[in-house]
Amino acid sequence: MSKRTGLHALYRRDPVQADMALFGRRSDPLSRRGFISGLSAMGAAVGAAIFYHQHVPAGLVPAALADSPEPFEIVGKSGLIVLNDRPLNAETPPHLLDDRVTPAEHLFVRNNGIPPVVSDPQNWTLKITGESVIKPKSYTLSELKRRFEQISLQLVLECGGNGRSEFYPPAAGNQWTLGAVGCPEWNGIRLRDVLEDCGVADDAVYVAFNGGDTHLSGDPAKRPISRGVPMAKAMENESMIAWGMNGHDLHPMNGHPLRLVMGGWPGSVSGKWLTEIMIRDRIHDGAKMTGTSYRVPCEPVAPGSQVADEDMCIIHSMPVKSLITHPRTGKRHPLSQALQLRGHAWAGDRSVSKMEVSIDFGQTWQEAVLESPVNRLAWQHWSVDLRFPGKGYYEVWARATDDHGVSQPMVLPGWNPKGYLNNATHRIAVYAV
Ligand SMILES: Nc1nc2c(c(=O)[nH]1)N[C@H]1C(S)=C(S)[C@@H](COP(=O)(O)O)O[C@H]1N2
Ligand SMILES: [Mo]
Repeated sequence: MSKRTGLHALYRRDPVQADMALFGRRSDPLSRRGFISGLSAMGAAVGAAIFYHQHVPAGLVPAALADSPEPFEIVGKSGLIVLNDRPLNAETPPHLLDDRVTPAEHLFVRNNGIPPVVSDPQNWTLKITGESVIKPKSYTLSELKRRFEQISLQLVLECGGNGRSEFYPPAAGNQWTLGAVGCPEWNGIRLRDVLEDCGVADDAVYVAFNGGDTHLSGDPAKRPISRGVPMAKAMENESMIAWGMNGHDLHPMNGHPLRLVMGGWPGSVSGKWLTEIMIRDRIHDGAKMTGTSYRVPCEPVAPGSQVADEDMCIIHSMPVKSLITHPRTGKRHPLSQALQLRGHAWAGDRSVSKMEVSIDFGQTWQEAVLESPVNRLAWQHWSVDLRFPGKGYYEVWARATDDHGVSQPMVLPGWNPKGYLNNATHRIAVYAV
């Protein structure tokens, strides 16, 4: 079951932690007075910079939010379901992913730690380091904007744990259902251009990131997450350093002011609040690269198995998947009319070549109209008109097939200790009336 936490419940439980979780606001538990360094996160939450920020008491529920219906809304986001408040994690119900290009307000949030408070975004600095960089360099955000060719691409961002809630035996972690995915248009530059500006040594193997967020423990020596990708993925045309989403600055919870976007791979390689890129001469060994983190058994195992470390493989491309974004599940539809069903499909590094739907529990399938992606690694839109043979309850199932002929499974795919890569078909309930 997903955990829905109301704003007031959150503050009641631990006001200091609620401040941290929601706003990255550090407050002093002894004096009970808030110190707020930059204020942009909380300002973003209430919709403007807080003028008297130095006087905001610790644990105060901002009045702008106090009246919001529970579960609380994150300003700039709407309709998301909060799964965890510390760190903040929120997913999007499928019917709110109906837009062709995901609006910022509907993009999920997956935080592993406490977001930074960003005070001077244009002077945010990105450094390029690592064993295999020829000339280590630093760039401010305004330098990145000035010096490199700007590009905009629609790229699918999906958490590796999307769909985790279905696994049995259950997997610990955020109980994502369907909505840890989205496909906004990202604005920024090619990662490759920046890497080449510094020079990539012949022995380079991996490109990894560090971000400006802090570990939940508060220990500055620990990173919440530091992952990476093999050189070939980093050098693709679509691998981006992005400062914008749909023509606006990134939302504070989606990595403002700078992040990586590696379309088609688990979201965890798309580092947010990007401060450092490391060109490594080995497979990156940062936080959440090892053990069961973002790794799955190299060969299928029985559900609940213990898997030896050397039998676990790092997740690369995400598998083929699709969503029905219209209608919303539970729809009552007049029998006399055709029902227009629509959604999106994507397939990690691959493209989707076929989309089908079934209204008879998978006995027969009807092919949907499937569009090409606007650019590589963008999701593809599909639609189909359905007619129902009589009144009653139906389930509509939707399945995509990728360009290698691989389809979504009807039931859960391979169990793995952390519950990654569930790409089972999406199904909705429809009542023909
Ligand atoms: N610095 C940093 N980058 C991060 C994370 C994080 O916690 N810290 N979470 C990762 C994970 S697991 C995912 S799925 C995506 C989520 O991106 P979003 O919150 O913008 O949807 O960001 C990734 N990048
Ligand atoms: Mo993730």
